[in-house]
Amino acid sequence: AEVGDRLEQVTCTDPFDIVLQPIMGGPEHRTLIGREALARWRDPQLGDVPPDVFVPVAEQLGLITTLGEAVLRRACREAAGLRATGEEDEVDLFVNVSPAQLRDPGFAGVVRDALATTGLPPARLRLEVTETELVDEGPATAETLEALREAGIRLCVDDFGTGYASLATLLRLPVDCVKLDRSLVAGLGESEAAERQLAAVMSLVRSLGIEDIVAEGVETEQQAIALLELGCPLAQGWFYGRPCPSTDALVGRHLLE
Ligand code: G
Ligand code: G
Ligand code: MN
Ligand code: NA
Repeated sequence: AEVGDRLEQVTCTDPFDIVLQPIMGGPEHRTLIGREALARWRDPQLGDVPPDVFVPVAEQLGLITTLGEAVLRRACREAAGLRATGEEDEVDLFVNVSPAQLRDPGFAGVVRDALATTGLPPARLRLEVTETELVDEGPATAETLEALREAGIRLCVDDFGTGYASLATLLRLPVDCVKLDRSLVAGLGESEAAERQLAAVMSLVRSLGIEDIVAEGVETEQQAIALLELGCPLAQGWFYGRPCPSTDALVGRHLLE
């Protein structure tokens, strides 16, 4: 209740920060191919409130479209700033969106405007939606997804392997990329069963024509090596880099290489 009260007071003042986490690909997963934007809220009264807490509250209170728009615009601005260094032509920005944003008929317009305002090319933006949330998408959502695709923006299914969406959803929607939930990564390098499971999910995703597969939550070198051996093209997690402010991301890029 306290979080909700504060959110109602402050959402319109845009108190959210974002941090960026690297997503790696290429040989040995040494190339920076993208960054995921994650929202952060440090409130003077409540202290740090994690998105696991404030995103669901914002959804319940009908504030998520406002909050999500602020985060999206901010993330595009920071990604455009990093691109301005001239070294990031191919680096994508991944932004999480809630189902309520996709249901909002104005959303595709907001996204196009955020890109036009910041100069970030549509082809560099990938929106992440969790698997579970895509299951019961209605006609408004389908229309939004189509408009986004026409604008050249790509769609990722997040937390794949935990929900119920699976094949039917992937076949029906214009999905370009699948992010494998970190529960699928946890046992890699320790259990053969975990490796077989990951290989099976990857082959299923590929059989649907989706080549961009990101393993999430990679924390150890053991897991990173197993992913290379299994041929997973993209990887993200603390092993490669923690989420950090964009000023640090600029420095971190050189450390990654
Ligand atoms: O960094 P982490 O603890 O920050 O994120 C926790 C959860 O919150 C993840 O599921 C992540 O996808 C979600 N999340 C983080 N930022 C945003 C955001 O801007 N919008 C939405 N909808 N979810 C977010
Ligand atoms: O649901 P989504 O995949 O958007 O969530 C991203 C969340 O995962 C954020 O909370 C982020 O801080 C967290 N995260 C990123 N890398 C790692 C990791 O290597 N291990 C764990 N446990 N969490 C991670
Ligand atoms: Mn995500
Ligand atoms: Na995820």
